[in-house]
Amino acid sequence: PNAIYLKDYQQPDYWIEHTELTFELSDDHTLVTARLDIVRNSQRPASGCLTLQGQELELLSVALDGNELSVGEYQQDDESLTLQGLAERHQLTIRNRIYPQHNTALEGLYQSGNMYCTQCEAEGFRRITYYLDRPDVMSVFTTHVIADGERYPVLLSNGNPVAEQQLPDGRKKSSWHDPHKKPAYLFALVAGDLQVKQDTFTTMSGRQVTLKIFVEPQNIDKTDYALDALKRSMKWDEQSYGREYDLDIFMIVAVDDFNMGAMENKGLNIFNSSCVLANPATATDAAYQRIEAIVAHEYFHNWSGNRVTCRDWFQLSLKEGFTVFRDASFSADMNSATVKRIEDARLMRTVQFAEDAGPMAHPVQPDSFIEISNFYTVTIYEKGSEVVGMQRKILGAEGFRNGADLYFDRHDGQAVTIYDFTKAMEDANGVDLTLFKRWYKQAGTPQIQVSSDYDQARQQLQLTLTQRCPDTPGQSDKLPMWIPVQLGLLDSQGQDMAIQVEPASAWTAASQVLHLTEAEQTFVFHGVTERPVISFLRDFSAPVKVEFEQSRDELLFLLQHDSDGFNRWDAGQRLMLGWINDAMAGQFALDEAAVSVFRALLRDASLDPAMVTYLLSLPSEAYIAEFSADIDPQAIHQARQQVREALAAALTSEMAATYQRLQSDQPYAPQPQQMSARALKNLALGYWASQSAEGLQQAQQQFAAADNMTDQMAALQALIHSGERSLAQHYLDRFYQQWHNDVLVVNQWLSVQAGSAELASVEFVESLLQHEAFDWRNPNKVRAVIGAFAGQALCHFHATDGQGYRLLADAVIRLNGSNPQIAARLLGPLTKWKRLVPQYGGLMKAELQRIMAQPDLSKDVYEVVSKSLV
Ligand code: HT7
Ligand code: ZN
Repeated sequence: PNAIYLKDYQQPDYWIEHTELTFELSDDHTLVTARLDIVRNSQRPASGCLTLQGQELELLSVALDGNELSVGEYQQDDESLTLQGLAERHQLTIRNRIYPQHNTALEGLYQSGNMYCTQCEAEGFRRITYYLDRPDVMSVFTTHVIADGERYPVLLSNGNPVAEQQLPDGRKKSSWHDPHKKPAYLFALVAGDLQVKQDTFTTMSGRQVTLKIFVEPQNIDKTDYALDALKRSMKWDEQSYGREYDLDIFMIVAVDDFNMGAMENKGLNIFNSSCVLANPATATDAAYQRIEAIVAHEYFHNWSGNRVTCRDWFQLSLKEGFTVFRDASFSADMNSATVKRIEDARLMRTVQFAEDAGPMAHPVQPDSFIEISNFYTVTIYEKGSEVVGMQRKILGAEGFRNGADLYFDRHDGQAVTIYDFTKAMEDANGVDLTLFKRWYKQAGTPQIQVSSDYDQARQQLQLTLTQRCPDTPGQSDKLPMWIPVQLGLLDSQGQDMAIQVEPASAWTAASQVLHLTEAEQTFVFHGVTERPVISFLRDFSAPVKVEFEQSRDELLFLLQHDSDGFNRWDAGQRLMLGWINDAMAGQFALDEAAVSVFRALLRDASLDPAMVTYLLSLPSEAYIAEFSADIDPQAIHQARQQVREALAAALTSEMAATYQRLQSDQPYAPQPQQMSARALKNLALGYWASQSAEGLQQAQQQFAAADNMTDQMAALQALIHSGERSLAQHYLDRFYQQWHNDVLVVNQWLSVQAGSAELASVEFVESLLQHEAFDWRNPNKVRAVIGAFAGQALCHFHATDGQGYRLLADAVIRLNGSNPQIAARLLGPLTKWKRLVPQYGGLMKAELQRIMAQPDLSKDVYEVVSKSLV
């Protein structure tokens, strides 16, 4: 397979002004008629040539301005259809057949259960009909859907409904028109026998919008929360960005078979059912929060992605990074901003930093790709969001909002680049972001080294910062980045000291940000009356690694006193990482000073319980691995277990007391304060149950009495982690009996087992793959078992005989033919092989080589495996 390069971008020779599509759905096949009004692009030489993309299509006819062409009048191959000698304007009509019932890749038009649905991003539309399937070709779409009226009473597409007709042959026809021009990747169609939950939203200019969530009948009681989250998102986008919704109707449809979380098709979002359906009995608090964030994310795309879209797929982060930033701000406003920041930093440090350090490392604006589906990554999404967030830190809240307003107003209805976004930020603020733009082009995680020198006599603190960014595939000798470092200085009372910096231009007082722009810089802080404790990189103000020697006493001090919640948590994590490293070196002992600080945190009822939950949570094994030079997964697992055991033993009675204090008889609501209290209560239960028969008893009682999935699942997890295997099995069986008819709950049941250090041996996971609840065709189930095993049960995935790697590689080989996107995504854990100690790395590499030797590798899998083996 060949790579595609950003440097080769050219506009197309023709535009498509209007696209009229007719779908005739039947059991055997679907007939697609596409009528395209094409017009020559005056910016390009008059080639008269038009090449449309198409994949797995059965072409029936091609007509130009109403005249059917004979076979010799166009050229066709496996991936394209070409017409030559074209004039300024034409109407091109193409008829083709497709087979959605055989579509297991879940791209284009496919069947999920009894319904039809589409997934066109990134290049799925070409599996529907021949088209200029690229995001810079924006067209006004009219869609007609025809199907058996009894089996498919609900027929949906983008835009507003314009007509509905009963045809004489018993079929039904629904017509939709979307007045906003859009690229084909935002096209959607749904047909099914669905129920609907409905509401309205009045926009800031007073227009009434109908909101509808369509689900299969058994799920109608799981739609309230998403509908509420949608209304809150619509309001928030008006208040925070001045963005109003622009059609008469906004629809969401839940489908069970979906490769990702959801899709922002214009006016017709399609969601993985796991990211939209919830009721208290079946969804955990974490699921509710995920739903809130994803509903918001897809809705926000209506402006950041749909109204203003990407010129080409190298600009993917233009819409994804910005939209993640927008949904993160929304979640921060709806819940705790500090907790949200902690969660985001954890994700960056465990997953994105790992990607940056591996063979698939790429800049936020990549230079090339083989398969674009492989670039829906944490770098594009999360690092892209961090890069937007840094611009906000640099420009301030008001300057950033002015930049966003200019961007939307200037580019409404256009397909643009990442640099159009930064240009709007520059123009609205009169700043030069040339240096900053390196964040988009240079891959890798910058590392900052910090050294400080305090001079009591002069009351001066000198801070010397150096930055370097490691080489990544195809990139070396990186230039310094513009890194906004938010910081504070704490006095001996734990209070923030006033800050005056030299050079003054390096300090933005409003956001407390120091601007590091060179490879090495020394900053002088004046008027520092006593030796301060430095709180560095507050709020995780830049996606960088920090090397800064601070004593355990200083970390404990920050953990207790820092006014920046993020850095309180970070200090605790650094302390715990120190313990885990001590344990790996065989030198761990829990010191009483630290225990008493954690005890006090648990007892402090004035703190947000969600925050205490994070302060008391040990770093995960994946997080610890990212802070290790040569990763030894078994050593990490054992060291972490030892520390957890010691902490649990030292805090048992406080954990029991915290649990009792947070018991509540309020009826369940997915509401921030309640969620926060439940999080700490259930953390306490986990520690308590691991230490005492009383705690274990309490977990069993909670399991039986729970009226909500958060408490029931937490109790089940506490029982699993207690290591009492037969007791855990008993409750797992009870759980399955209770929930075997609910697909989403069964997936949680699969996942909690496959991701468990206590249960998930290779043989055990193989038995889950044979279970009646497992299905290779459903991505959620594949993720629940294989994804959880390779991503969470690290001590089993990294079994010393390599059988964990074999299991994953077998799954990839199996899925390569049926669902290449999912196959390639599963590969992630194996790609890290060079970072592990050789004993494991060698076995991982051997599995990658075995995959590489398979015949008929998809582009998706080929790209990841070949890059990993370089
Ligand atoms: N923009 C959407 C991306 C997406 C996708 C990409 C490739 C294959 C399947 C997919 N489903 C959805 C989701 C989003 O970021 O909002
Ligand atoms: Zn998105």
